[in-house]
Amino acid sequence: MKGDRRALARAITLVENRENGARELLARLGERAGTSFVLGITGPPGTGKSTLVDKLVASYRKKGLRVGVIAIDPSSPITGGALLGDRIRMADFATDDMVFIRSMASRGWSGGLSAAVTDAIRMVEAWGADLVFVETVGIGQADVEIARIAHGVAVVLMPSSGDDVQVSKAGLMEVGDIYVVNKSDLDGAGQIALHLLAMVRNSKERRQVVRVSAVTGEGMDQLMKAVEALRAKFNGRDGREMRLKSISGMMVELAKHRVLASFEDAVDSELIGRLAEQVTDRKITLAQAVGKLSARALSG
Ligand SMILES: Nc1nc2c(ncn2[C@@H]2O[C@H](COP(=O)(O)OP(=O)(O)OP(=O)(O)O)[C@@H](O)[C@H]2O)c(=O)[nH]1
Ligand SMILES: [Mg+2]
Repeated sequence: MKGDRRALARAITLVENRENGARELLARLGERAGTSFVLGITGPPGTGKSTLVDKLVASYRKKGLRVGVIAIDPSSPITGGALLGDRIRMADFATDDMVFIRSMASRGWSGGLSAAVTDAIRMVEAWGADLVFVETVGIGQADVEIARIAHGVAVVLMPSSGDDVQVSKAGLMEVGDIYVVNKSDLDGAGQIALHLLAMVRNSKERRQVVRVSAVTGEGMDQLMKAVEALRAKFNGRDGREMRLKSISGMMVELAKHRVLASFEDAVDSELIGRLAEQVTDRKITLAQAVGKLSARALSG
């Protein structure tokens, strides 16, 4: 909470590994929830999310702001892109004490990923970040959950082989405040941008479509403007509404995870086996067994 990056890194590791003291540490973060502007960056694999985050971080450092980045590493062979850690090393924020970058593996969290990300966001906030970028690959439930805990979401797309599959992909199309058509140095960017414009025209909220190329730098000013507009909203009168939405999302994710964890703690395979036998032998009904299992978890 004094702004030490290394202390923050250690704190996140401690919480990620559920080491002793993790809960106490989180409890001591106190009332900082909702102090940093959290922007989710999502989109299909390889669209250039990390490259864009890298550029945005550089721009915000020029403004003198303190920036956190949390990248959810899908640990999946589907993505052809580089991990954020690699990209950031290129830009050399390693020596900048005002930039904190962390990648978190999405594997092995079995439903608790969003809770883990929420904890990490809270710690980055406590460290004093003005802004936190959370990069997720838009292929799963985690993106929709992270959209709920962020204050704003940028969906990053790129020109594809001519169809609108990416755009229509379930889940992604409802969550964006900003739609970014990246790689507009390639053919087909105009087509996808038109499609997106037609889509956002029918939405009530003001949503933006921005064409950029992270490589040539074209359109980056507009993207920055769009992000700044969201951040201004967060810091202004409408910010309360954004905080409410995010805090609701965080609360729900943390509570769901706690309930799940207490279920896993309280219910062992021995108990499950015993109840299964009773149901099989028609001594109790399935519903009664479910009642017993749930009661055991809730009493813990
Ligand atoms: N032509 C072109 N290539 C780009 C642009 N932006 C990024 N790329 C390239 O696209 C590839 C993927 O970029 P990343 O930034 O790693 O994409 P990502 O969306 O973070 O990828 P994942 O995290 O794996 O989903 C890299 O080879 C980038 O150099 C762009 O504007 N134009
Ligand atoms: Mg990436």
